Amino acid sequence: MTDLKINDNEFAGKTVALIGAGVSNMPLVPFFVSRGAAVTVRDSKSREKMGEKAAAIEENGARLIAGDGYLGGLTEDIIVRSPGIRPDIPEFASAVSNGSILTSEMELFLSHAKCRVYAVTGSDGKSTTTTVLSKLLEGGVGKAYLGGNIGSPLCHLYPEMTENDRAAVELSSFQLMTIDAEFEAAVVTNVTPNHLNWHTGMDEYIAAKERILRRAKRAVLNAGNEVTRGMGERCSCPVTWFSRDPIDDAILREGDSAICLDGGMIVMRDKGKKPVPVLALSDILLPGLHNAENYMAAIAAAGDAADAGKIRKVASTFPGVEHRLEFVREKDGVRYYNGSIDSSPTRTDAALSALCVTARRPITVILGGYDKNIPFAPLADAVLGRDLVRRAVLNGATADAIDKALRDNPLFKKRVADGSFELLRAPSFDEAVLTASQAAESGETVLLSPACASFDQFENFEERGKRFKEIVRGL
Ligand code: UMA
Repeated sequence: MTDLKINDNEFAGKTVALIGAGVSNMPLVPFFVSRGAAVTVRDSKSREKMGEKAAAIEENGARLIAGDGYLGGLTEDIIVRSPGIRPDIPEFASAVSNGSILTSEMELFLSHAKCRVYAVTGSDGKSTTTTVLSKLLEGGVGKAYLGGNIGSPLCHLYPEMTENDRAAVELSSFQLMTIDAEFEAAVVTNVTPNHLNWHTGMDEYIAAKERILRRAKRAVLNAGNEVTRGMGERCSCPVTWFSRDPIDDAILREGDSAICLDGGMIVMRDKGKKPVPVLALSDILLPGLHNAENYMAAIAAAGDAADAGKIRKVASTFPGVEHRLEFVREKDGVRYYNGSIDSSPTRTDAALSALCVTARRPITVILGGYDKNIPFAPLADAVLGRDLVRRAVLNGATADAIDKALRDNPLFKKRVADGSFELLRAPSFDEAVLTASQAAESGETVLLSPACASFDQFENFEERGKRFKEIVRGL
């Protein structure tokens, strides 16, 4: 990681290139300009496509290079890449060989912030875990911050942070590719195939996630996931293992601990010690065992920062994160849930599992979106293997691939023949929502859980979720 060790006043006189005018980099325009740096924002989108952002950049005192050739003449002293841009592109390599420093918003934050940082990564569950963790960190001497891949950059806030503050930070594999930071606690919720169109393969994806453990004081890892089990065996700091299943003392090394379910309770224990009850499952407002796991990970990461009273208060009042199994409304006896964040088959599996365990209503699920080259056979298992899933409405760039995976599944013919499953197609997202609402009957549930990213039809998953809620509220 670029340990810039640049004090605020040392940015003065430097040239800074912000690569990508997105969520992470935009707050850095006034940040660097006000510290006397000469800022150039470079973005592959044309000026027209950038809309009002282009004017905002220039009004803030930065230069904009937009569209084709936006990386030409990249010689700035400091280059801040957006997470979605790979760090190893030739333009960066050439600039670095000529003396530029390549960094990112998160790296800058991590190398400057005085607060204690609690980091969370994983393929699924990281946003809920990070949000719960931030709530558990509240109420101490200092302030608690929440940010990172969840959508809130933090770098521009570090000057106001003190040693008493704590930050819960969600980190993506894209961000972690170049991160080597000290964390108070580092969580890996699980690792399953994702982003394989961006990473060179699973090995690189896993290696990026594992970087979170490099200098962590404590690790919190999923005992039920093969990849995170391997990480725990390799890591040198104490591990707290979490699992919905019992955890064998044999996997705990000296200094390790476990947090798992025992009947209806989340219990915690050190190696060789008796379990201590921490939280009743019935106290957790969020549905599903995957959310119980998110709580276990967050509780373990918070450590001494949260006592049983605070844990119970958070669990019984936190309604969940927008776009994650978010209840929208009930109309004509049909309940609508927005799970637009579900951009992989494992997330859709978890959402279906949560609704089947808790709500037990027949489900119409809306699937499909941007193509990330993820195999859909596991999605077909998740859909057809649950009797409560009565319909799937396909749309978007992956509709054909999901259609094929469903038809290739051994359960497909039987379920269609006995009338327990119906496969529907819609030409657009909007029509998929309307098709689902027309097909669903009173007493049933319509769930948006696309198993795919949104970029084929939307700017991001938030826009997709908001569009879903808009249509549903207008029914
Ligand atoms: N751009 C270029 N060249 C490129 C690619 C992009 O110029 O080669 C430009 C785009 O035109 C755009 C800008 O860069 O204007 C933004 O790019 P970006 O999407 O990489 O970055 P941000 O908008 O800053 O958003 C990022 C995360 N996005 C990605 O990692 C792709 C957001 O996570 C995150 O919330 C935000 O930083 C704050 O940290 C989104 C995401 O999908 C939600 N993350 C993935 C996930 O969770 O699975 C990793």
